[in-house]
Amino acid sequence: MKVNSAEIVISAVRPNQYPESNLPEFALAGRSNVGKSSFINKMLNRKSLARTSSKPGKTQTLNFYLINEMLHFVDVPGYGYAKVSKSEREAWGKMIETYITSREQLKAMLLIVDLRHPPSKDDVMMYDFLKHYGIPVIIIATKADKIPKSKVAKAFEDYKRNP
Ligand SMILES: Nc1nc2c(ncn2[C@@H]2O[C@H](COP(=O)(O)OP(=O)(O)OP(=O)(O)O)[C@@H](O)[C@H]2O)c(=O)[nH]1
Ligand SMILES: [Mg+2]
Repeated sequence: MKVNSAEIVISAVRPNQYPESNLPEFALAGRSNVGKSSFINKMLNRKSLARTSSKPGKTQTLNFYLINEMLHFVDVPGYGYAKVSKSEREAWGKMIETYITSREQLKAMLLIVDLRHPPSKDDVMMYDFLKHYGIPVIIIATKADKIPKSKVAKAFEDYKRNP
C-alpha cells in the first residue's frame, strides 16, 4: 500500500480522548525499546513521525496515527521497563488494558518481539491476554540485524514453534 498521508491524530490516555471514528485500528505491543515506534516509521516510510529513543520508556501515551484517511495505527508504551516507577507502570498497564478490552475498532495487535531473545514472561502474558479477548495477534520480530545471519532462521523457527 502506498502511504499518501500519515499524521498524528492524538496522544490519548483515556477512552474519551480516543478518536471518534469507525476506521479500523491496528495497535502495537511489546517490551520497551523493542522497536515499536521505529516499526511504525518504517511501515509508513516516515523518518520520525513516531518518536523513538535508544533509551526505553519513550512512548508514554496511546498515540493514534491516521493513515491514508483509511485506518489508524496506535503506538503504545512498552512493558517491562524497570526504571519507570511502579505506579507509572501500573498506570500504563491499566491504560493499555482498558484500550484493548474496550476498543471495538481494534482489529489486530502487532506484538513486537526481539529476535535475539526468546519471548519474555511479559510477551507470553500479553499474547495470552490478547488470545483471551479474541484479538488477532500478528507477531513481528525486530533486531534481526543484531544476530549473526546464520542464526536468524533458527530464531524464527523457535518463535513459530512457541509464539
Ligand atoms: N539494530 C536495530 N535497532 C533497532 C531496530 N528497531 C529499533 N531499533 C532501535 O531500538 C531503539 C528503540 O526503538 P523504539 O522504536 O524507540 O522502541 P519502542 O519499542 O517504541 O520503545 P518504547 O517507546 O520505550 O516502548 C532505537 O534506538 C531504535 O533505533 C532494529 O530492527 N534493529
Ligand atoms: Mg515507542
